[in-house]
Amino acid sequence: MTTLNPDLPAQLVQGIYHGTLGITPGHNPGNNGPTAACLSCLPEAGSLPKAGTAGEPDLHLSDSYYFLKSLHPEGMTLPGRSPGSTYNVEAIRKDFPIFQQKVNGRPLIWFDNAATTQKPQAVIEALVKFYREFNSNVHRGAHSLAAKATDAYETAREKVRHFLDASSAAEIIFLRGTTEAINLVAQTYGRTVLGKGDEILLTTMEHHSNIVPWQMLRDATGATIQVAPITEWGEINLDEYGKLLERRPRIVAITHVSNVLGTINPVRKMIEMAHHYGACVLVDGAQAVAHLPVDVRELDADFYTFSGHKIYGPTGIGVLYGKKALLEAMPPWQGGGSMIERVAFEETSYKKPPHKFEAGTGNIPDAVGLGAAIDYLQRIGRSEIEGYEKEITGYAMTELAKIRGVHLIGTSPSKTGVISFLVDGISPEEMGEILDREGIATRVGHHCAQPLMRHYGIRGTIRAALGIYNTRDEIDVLVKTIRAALVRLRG
Ligand code: 7TS
Repeated sequence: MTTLNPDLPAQLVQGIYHGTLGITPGHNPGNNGPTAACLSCLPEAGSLPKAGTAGEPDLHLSDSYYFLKSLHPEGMTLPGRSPGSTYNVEAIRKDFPIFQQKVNGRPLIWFDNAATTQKPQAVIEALVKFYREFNSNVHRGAHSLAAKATDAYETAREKVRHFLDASSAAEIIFLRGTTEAINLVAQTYGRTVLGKGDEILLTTMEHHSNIVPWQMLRDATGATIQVAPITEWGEINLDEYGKLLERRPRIVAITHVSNVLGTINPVRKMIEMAHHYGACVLVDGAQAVAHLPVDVRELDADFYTFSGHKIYGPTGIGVLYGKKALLEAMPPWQGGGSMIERVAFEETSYKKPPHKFEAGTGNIPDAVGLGAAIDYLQRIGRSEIEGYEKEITGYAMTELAKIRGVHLIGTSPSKTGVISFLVDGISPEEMGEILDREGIATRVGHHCAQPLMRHYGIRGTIRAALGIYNTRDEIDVLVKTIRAALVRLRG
């Protein structure tokens, strides 16, 4: 056992791991000097808790993960609910039929919310109603059900517009999810603006969905990828980010919230900084929109993406928001029915956004289900959700930090309820199984963020990701189960 000075890991992590990030020096010949907005690149339109906050966290760390438990200098005071809060977690839990069952003879504790969320009755009913009462294709039939389905589909689009505070429903494109949305932007906007030697700027904490599409684009165009590093607490190093922006990347693609660390990145500031250098910014909102209010206009995001299944809606539906002028100027991605104005063998003209980017029959029922999920979240109140989740996140972080042998990864004071950790002497896979036996669903592994794992020098983590229906009691069961496993291990 080693007793660590909380400052020590900072030096160690920086010394050991920052050198391995591989930020390659490059050149950017086509992009010197400030550019106007990213639109100018396109053709013309039409074409962890602080010591002492809640009991002293145990700072006796074992040698195995000595570098991981680094306390943030600002501590971790998550404000929690406002005094007049009406948040009623027990009432919310009753809306989710899945919690009526037992798993391995125990009440289900769903802490796998970063992978996907459970569905409230309102969403399930919206899907059933669609199929039972007005199943039809949209935008084409000359009959009443087609009109009803079209209405429901476009109403869902309007709900998403309102949810993101976009200025127009034309800026909301329905796709399969975040992954597809990022691929669309890479293959349309990216292919149009990037040339050999141009740069794409990512961060160390990106999900593979916000890495691989850009690598494919890099390989197709001769562009290069730069990576903004993170601090030991799992926050973007803004100084380094700023320096990389001086190289004038054409595209900056950043996650709003890390799916491993839970860090809420200061995307408004990061976008402002990127725009200063003429870059276009895509924000991956997959882990953000269910947990905090998002206003794409206030953020001034050029593109913003999210997936329905992570916001208590159906799987197979997701959203790309794009600024109207950008969407109008971008070429379409997939071609086919629904996205055309007129087709002749010689030449085809396209519809305006959003339809230009929605080739073929879309996922109509799930878009309607997504609309129901948005209604559900709005009824609870997104600020209420944010406050409640902060409160239980602060509680979980505090209780986990008290366990000798637990190492938290991602201890920014600005974080959602995505909690990653390691346990001395128990592999993430073993811990996942131990928790599952108690009915607790977590996710273990690299979480589709292998470069981030490499940064920390680990193979994977155990991740408990909290959502609207999780309770302090459930966190107590998690903590008790980990403590019991450690007691058994230590004999
Ligand atoms: N971006 C982030 C930040 C994510 O967390 C995920 C999924 C995606 C993109 C991709 O979303 P999809 O809906 O297109 O698959 N994240 C996870 C996770 O953390 N565990 O399972 C899926």
